[in-house]
Amino acid sequence: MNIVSKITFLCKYKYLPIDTYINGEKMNDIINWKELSELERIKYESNYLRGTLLESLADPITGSIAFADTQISKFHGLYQQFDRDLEKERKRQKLEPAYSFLIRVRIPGGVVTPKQWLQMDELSDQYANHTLKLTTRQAFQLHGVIKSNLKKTIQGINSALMDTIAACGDVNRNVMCHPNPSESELHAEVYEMARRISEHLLPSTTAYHEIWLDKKLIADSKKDVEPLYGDRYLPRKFKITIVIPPYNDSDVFSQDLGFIAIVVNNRIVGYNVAVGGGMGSTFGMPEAYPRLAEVIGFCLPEQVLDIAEKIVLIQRDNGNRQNRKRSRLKYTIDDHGIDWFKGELYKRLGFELQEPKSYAFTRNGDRLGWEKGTDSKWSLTLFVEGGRVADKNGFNFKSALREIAQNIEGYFILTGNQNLIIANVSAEDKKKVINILKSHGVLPGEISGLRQNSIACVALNTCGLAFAEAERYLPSLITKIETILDQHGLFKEEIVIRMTGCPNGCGRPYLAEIGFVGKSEGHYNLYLGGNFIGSRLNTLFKETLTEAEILNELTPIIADYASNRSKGEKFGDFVIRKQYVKETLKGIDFRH
Ligand code: SRM
Ligand code: SF4
Repeated sequence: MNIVSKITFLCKYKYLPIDTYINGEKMNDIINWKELSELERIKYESNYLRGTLLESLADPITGSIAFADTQISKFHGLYQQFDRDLEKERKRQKLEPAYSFLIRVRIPGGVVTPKQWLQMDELSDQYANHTLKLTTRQAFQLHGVIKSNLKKTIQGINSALMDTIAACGDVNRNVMCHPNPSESELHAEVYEMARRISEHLLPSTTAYHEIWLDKKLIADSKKDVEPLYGDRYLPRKFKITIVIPPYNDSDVFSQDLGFIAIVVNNRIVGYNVAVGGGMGSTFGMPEAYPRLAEVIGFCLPEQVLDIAEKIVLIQRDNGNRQNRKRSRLKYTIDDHGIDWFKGELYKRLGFELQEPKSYAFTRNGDRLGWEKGTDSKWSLTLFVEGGRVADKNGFNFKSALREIAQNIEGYFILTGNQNLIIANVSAEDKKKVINILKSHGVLPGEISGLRQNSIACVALNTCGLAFAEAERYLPSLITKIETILDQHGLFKEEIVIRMTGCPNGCGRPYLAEIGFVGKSEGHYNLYLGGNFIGSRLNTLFKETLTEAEILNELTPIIADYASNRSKGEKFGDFVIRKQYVKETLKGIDFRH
C-alpha cells in the first residue's frame, strides 16, 4: 500500500486528525495544494485559526483586516463587511469602503437569560448599529462593529457567558433545536442535547482566547491540536438541528444533519437521523443546488453525539476540498451515493442504525401567541419581522424587550424563524408582559397568516453577497400581497413566504410555498410549490420579476386558490395539483 492510500485508509476508518504524521511524513506535506481551493491553504497556514489577526487588528491605517484574516475571522464569529448603501459615494470620494464587522453569537438552542439579553442590548447600542438581529439559526448578530471595537464587544459577549466561537467558518455551526417550551420536558431534553452536540463539536484551538480574551499565548502553538477537525478543519460549514414532530420549526430537511425526535408516552425514545440537506445554490450553476436531507435510520438518545461526530468525520475526510461550491455534505452524499454513506457511517460507528420510526409533521414556522407549558409556565411567541429587534417609528420593540428582561422572571428563546419566545412566565406576570409591550407601542395583535410565516434574510445593506433587498423590502411586498389575499377572504390563511437577496438560501427560500430570490436590484425569481411542513423543495415559476410583475402573477393564482382549493388544502399543494409548477422531486433537478 503506498503512502497516499495508507493515509486514505487510516483516515477513513479511524478517528485521525488530518495533521497526523505517517511514516515520519506529515500528511499535509504531501498534499497537492494546487488542486485545492485557496481556503484550504489559508486554514492550514493559519496556525489553528490565529492567522495574522493580531497584526490586522493593530493596523491603524485601514478599517479592514488582511484577506486571509477575513477568512480565518469567520471561525471566530466575525465577517468583514462594508456599508453597501455608501459604496458609490465612498468610491467617488476616493475613500476605502466603510468597513465594519458582523459579529455572530453562538447560542445553542437559542436560549438566552435576561442578563445575557440585556448585555446584547447594551453592546448593540455601545458598539453596533443599535439593533439586534435574530437569525434563522437561533443566534444573535450585531452589525456595524468597527475594527477598533471588536475586542471590547467580544469581551462583553464573553463576560455574559456567551461566545462567538464557531458561529461561522468551516466547522459545525450553532446547533438548533425545537424552541417551544410548551412541550416543557421535551424541550428541556432537546435543548440539553443541542448544547451537548455544540460543545462536543467545538474546535479546540486556544486562538480565540488568546486573541480576544487576552489569555496567555501558548509557547509552542504547534502543540495546539484539533483532534476532531485537523489543521484544515472541514471542507465547508456544517449544520445540525433537532426537531420534535409534529413541528418542523427549524426545517430539519435543510440541514447537513437533522435529528427528528420520536416521542412515545411523552418521552423521547430516540431520533430519526436525516442527512445531506442544504439550501445553498448558485445562479447559472446547476451542479450547485438545494437538497433535502434524507432519513437514514433511527438511533437512541445516547448514540446522538457519536453519530454527529462520525458524520462530521466522514465529511472531513471525504468532502470536496477543491471546489467550495460543491463541498457541503449534500454533494459528498450525492457524489458517493447514500449506500456508501451509510456503510461508511456504520463502519466508523461499529453499529448500524435501526429502521426509521414513523413520524408526521403538521407545520414548519412558529406558533405565535401565549401557550401554557406542561410545567404550567407560560410562553409568548412574538413575531419579529426580519428578525430585527429595533426601536422604530413608535414601535419600540427593543426598549420593550429590555424592560421585560429587567422586570420579568423567565428567559428568552430565539427561534429558527427569526422570532422570539418570552419563556417561563408565571400566570401573574402575563399581564405585566402585555402591558410593557403595549406601553412601547408593541401590540401582539392580528397579523396576516402570510406575514407570520415570513422570513427575509439580511441582504442589503450589509451582506456582501446580496444582489437585491430582502429584509428591508419583504414587509412592504407582503402588505401588497395581503391586499389581494384580503379581497379573497384569505387574510388569515397561513402561507409560508420567504425572500433572500441571493441564491445562497439564508432564509431557506427553497422550502417556502412562495419563495423569492433576488437576481438584481428590484428583480426576483419567484418559486412556488414548497409545502407547509417544509418537506418539499419549490420550483421556479417565473424569472427576474419586478414588483408589479410579481403581483400580476400572484393575483390570479390566489383567486384560483380561494375559489378552487379543496378543504384544508395548503397553497403549496394547490399550485402543484393545479400544475402551476411541477413538483421538484430531487435537489439535483432543481433549476433557477
Ligand atoms: Fe447565511 C453567507 C447571513 C443562515 C446559507 N449568510 C452568509 C453571509 C455571512 C454572507 C457572507 O458570506 O458574506 C450572510 C451575512 C449577512 C449579514 O449581513 O448579516 C449570511 N445566514 C445569514 C443569516 C444572518 C440570515 C438571516 O437573515 O437570519 C443567518 C445566520 C444563521 C446563523 O445564526 O448561523 C444565515 N445561511 C443561513 C442558512 C439557513 C440555515 O442555516 O438554516 C443557510 C442555508 C442552509 C445551508 O447552509 O445550506 C445559509 N449563508 C449561506 C450560504 C450558502 C452556503 C452553501 O452551501 O452554498 C452562504 C455563502 C457561503 O457560505 O459561501 C451564506
Ligand atoms: Fe446575503 Fe444571500 Fe444570505 Fe441573503 S441569502 S444574507 S443576500 S448571502
